[in-house]
Amino acid sequence: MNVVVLAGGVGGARFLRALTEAGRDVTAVVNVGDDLDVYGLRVCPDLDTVLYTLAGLGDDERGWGRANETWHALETLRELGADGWFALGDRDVGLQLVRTEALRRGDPLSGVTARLAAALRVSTPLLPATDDQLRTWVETPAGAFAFQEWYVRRGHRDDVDAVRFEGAETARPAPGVVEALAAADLIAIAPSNPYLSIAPILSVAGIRSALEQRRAPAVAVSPLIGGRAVKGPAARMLERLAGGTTPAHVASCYAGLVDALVIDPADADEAGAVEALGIRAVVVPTLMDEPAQRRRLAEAVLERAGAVV
Ligand code: FO1
Repeated sequence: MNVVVLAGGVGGARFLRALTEAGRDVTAVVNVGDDLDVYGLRVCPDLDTVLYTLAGLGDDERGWGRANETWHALETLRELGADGWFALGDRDVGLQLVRTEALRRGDPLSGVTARLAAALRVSTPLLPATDDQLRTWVETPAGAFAFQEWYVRRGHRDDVDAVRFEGAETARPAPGVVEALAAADLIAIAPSNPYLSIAPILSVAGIRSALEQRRAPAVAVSPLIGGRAVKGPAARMLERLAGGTTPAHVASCYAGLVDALVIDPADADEAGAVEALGIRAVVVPTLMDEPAQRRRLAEAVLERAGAVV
């Protein structure tokens, strides 16, 4: 079975690890709306979180960057008076140098990503949603901010009134994305933030229409457990932008795009409201801290959610 997963940062990376540990052929289509240029480097946080996690090099505790990291470059930068607001570790800097140089040479992000993955012995194809520039902006009561300015520098303290994706109108799916979706036996949306991680991917018209015209079943995994996010601002955003944090509110983000929604037993009471939307609710524990939990979730997605149409 060939599974194509739309994925963002930590939730996406863990879900991809769960499916690859279950021995499936997985292709990841990864958010690039979080990408930024900082200290002269092009950083792609979600691609890197997925890459480091699948390579077994990620810092599980922090959720981003590499394990056993040191911070000398960042300390030096701050000693020299630079505004070191974005914490790039030394090992991480090495990867950013290689990527930035290749992009400056004119290589597409998809090509660079494939080479980085091969060098780190990650066999899962990692496809950026697009090779074109796509940047997430958030509109807040304090003004509009580029994603990482809001998320990291401001500690995502401002409420979000709207999210927009600069460059989406002209962004084309990266090579292989539409083909992978057309050939998939199952399409899965990872338990990532619907507004910040998945919506940027779906803002690429060619990807959204590939999903709308899918032949394979599509399943999303809710990022909320008991109405709360495992990490990050997903619950707060759903409350403000969708009007609540139940599985039905999550499902409303994916109207017309999924056939099933995986929800945690903590939300089982709400299964009926999901089914009322014409979306099958699959109840299974969604926390992915331990290998056994990941295996159970992967099996449920593959065996129960995949059998919907
Ligand atoms: N998140 C932070 O909260 N603070 C940081 O300084 C930070 C640095 C960073 C460096 C590389 C990288 O790949 C990710 C990094 N992140 C940091 C996480 C990043 O902001 C992610 O985009 C978010 O976690 C959303 O997925």
